[in-house]
Amino acid sequence: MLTLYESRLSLNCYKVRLLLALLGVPYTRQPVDIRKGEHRTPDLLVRNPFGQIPVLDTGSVALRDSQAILVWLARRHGDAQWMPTQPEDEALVNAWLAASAYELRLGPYEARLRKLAPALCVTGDTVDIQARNTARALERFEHRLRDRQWLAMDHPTVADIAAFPSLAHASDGDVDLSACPGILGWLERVRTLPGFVGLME
Ligand SMILES: N[C@@H](CCC(=O)N[C@@H](CS)C(=O)NCC(=O)O)C(=O)O
Repeated sequence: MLTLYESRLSLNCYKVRLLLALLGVPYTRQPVDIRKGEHRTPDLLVRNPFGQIPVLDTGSVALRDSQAILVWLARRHGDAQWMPTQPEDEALVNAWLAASAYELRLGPYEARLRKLAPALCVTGDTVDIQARNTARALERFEHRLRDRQWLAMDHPTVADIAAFPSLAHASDGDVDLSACPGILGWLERVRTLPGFVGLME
């Protein structure tokens, strides 16, 4: 049985829960209270020396990094739809995974953390820099989604799952998506995927 070390506060953990739900993979949740420092206990540090969640323990290996976990889940439990194997397609999905880990992280992800749990912000960016990062991330994602259904391919992939939490919960950080019809339409498409679960489920 898979064990997910996770927190409901964390959008990186939500990415993993969302794909587990979409794939219908059973797992056990192991709540970690990051505000109490539980992500740095010896038990967790041995699974992830980076001292971060999510961690997915497969029983034989402890996987870290939400993007890496999504790829593993897709390969191990999904079909090629979620993580294509053709090299050019795979590179495209990886590029959008990286945009979630960098552009979205520095923008709307950090804006939300600044409001909900400032001690967990990783960048120390000023409000102005964060706003600029957010505007740049939204511009890139809106440009991509204005005329497309899905981020990387013509069907959903792990790239969509990695990006969804930061954009779906952008309003938690007072980020306004009303000028982004492409992103808003795409968010609705993700919400209608069979097995979809929300952040608090
Ligand atoms: N690249 C990692 C980042 C994970 C991460 O930043 N996790 C946060 C929770 S969302 C965390 O554990 N923060 C505590 C810390 O870094 O001390 C991923 O995508 O999983």
